[in-house]
Amino acid sequence: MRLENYVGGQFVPARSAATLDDIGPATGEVITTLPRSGPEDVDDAVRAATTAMEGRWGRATVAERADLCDAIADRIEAELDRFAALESLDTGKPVQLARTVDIPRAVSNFRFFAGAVRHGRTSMHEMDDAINYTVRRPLGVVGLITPWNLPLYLLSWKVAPALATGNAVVAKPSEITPLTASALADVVHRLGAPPGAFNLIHGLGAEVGQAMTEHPGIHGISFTGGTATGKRVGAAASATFKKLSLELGGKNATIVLDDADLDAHLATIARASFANQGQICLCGSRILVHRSRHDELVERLVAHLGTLVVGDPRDPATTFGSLTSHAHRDKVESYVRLAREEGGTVVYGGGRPVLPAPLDAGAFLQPTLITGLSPSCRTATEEIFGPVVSVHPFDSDAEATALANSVRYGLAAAVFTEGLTRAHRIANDLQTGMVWVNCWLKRDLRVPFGGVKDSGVGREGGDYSMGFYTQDKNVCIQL
Ligand code: TXE
Repeated sequence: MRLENYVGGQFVPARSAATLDDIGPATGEVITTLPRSGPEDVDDAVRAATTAMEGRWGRATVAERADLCDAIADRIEAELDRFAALESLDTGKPVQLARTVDIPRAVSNFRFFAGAVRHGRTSMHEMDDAINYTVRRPLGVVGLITPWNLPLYLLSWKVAPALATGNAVVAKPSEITPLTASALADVVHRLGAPPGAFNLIHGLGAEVGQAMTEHPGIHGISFTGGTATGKRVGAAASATFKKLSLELGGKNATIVLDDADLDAHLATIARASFANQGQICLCGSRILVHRSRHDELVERLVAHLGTLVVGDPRDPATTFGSLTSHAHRDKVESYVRLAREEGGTVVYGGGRPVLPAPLDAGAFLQPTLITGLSPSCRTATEEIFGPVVSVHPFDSDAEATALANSVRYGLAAAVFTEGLTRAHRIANDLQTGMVWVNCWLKRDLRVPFGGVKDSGVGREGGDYSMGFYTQDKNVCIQL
């Protein structure tokens, strides 16, 4: 299977015919090739999307758009095993995780936004001698740029509201994990969606992503990825006044107070740290724990990590797979070395697991827990985006909050306590877009998702997504 772009309802190679290899990170083997597209391919996709907006897709009713989203959800759900296998192969994540989290979430995203647009409301404002009614219109052509950690999960989080609100989409998945985006294009094609409503361009960020952010025919960009890339996207997009939503990195704190119920929440704290091999922007990569509970928490976490099954992502029993690429593992490993230089003690992991061929050539790294680091050192303040977590003691709630807020990021935090008042106070004082109390990554698709500081700008989810992918027009009528 060679992947192709999807433009104007046709599967096509890059105009240059250049390709890139897609590597399966669990074995290092080439899975397939994908088009190495360029600005000319982005031009083609924008032209197809613009034509779609001027034609049948631009006139589609709410019911037609919602039905398309529901039909996509139904197809993905019917092919859950295929999608999960592709996602696992491409990312190295356990197939069981893809089956239970990534792919079901993609299904929910399409169903949720189908419902949201069906039940959408607009406003009317009455004056003494006039009425105003406000209608929501699609932005037009939107560019969606997504990362490699949750490929279909995050792509569908953008494609579903964009299509439901009537935009035409130009999507660019990560070049490292293109498989499920192509499978989505295949589903859209088989459903007979109006040509040009959904276009997919594969390729490198600097070549395809950059061309999208600069393209005058694209009216909005929703981007999820690293903070440094987000800055480039923001700068390029501002030249053509594109609407922007940037969901960037994090260095989230998991705060464990002295009264935390570890019997109830230890597994959640571990999951917050190491789910998807720590490669989720919401992962708690710094655990701040009250000094009186530090040793107990570390001991229990170490015991818990010993129960993870590290190995072949295709094996349903595996709970911890490989990192998404060898280059990314190099980066994550460099932080383990740095942590040692910075005086940290690796209390669990720190190395590559010993696995049989062909997994011995994979990008595996053990879940790694580090203590004894200063909370202001580089390991404890920079985004690692892998299974490397540091634990830091604190003496008061105020100190915990100050430490949590001391980094440049502000995406999410989780607080574990039995004290309701303390939880409210800390949640209020945290400089983050999201706070979980006694839970983690519990997601209601209606609530705002996004960060503050270097974690990004804008919110998506529910009405926030409906607002992002549309522009309001007010009509005032003199009575
Ligand atoms: O992501 P990039 P990378 C963090 C994490 C990771 C670091 C770098 O710390 O180690 O970012 O990862 C496209 N214009 N996160 O380099 O580059 C790219 O092709 C437009 C956090 O792999 O941000 C891909 O489709 N687009 C994160 C997407 O941007 C460009 C998830 C994300 O890739 C582009 C991933 C450009 N100039 C990494 N350059 C999260 N927040 O979840 C690249 N891209």
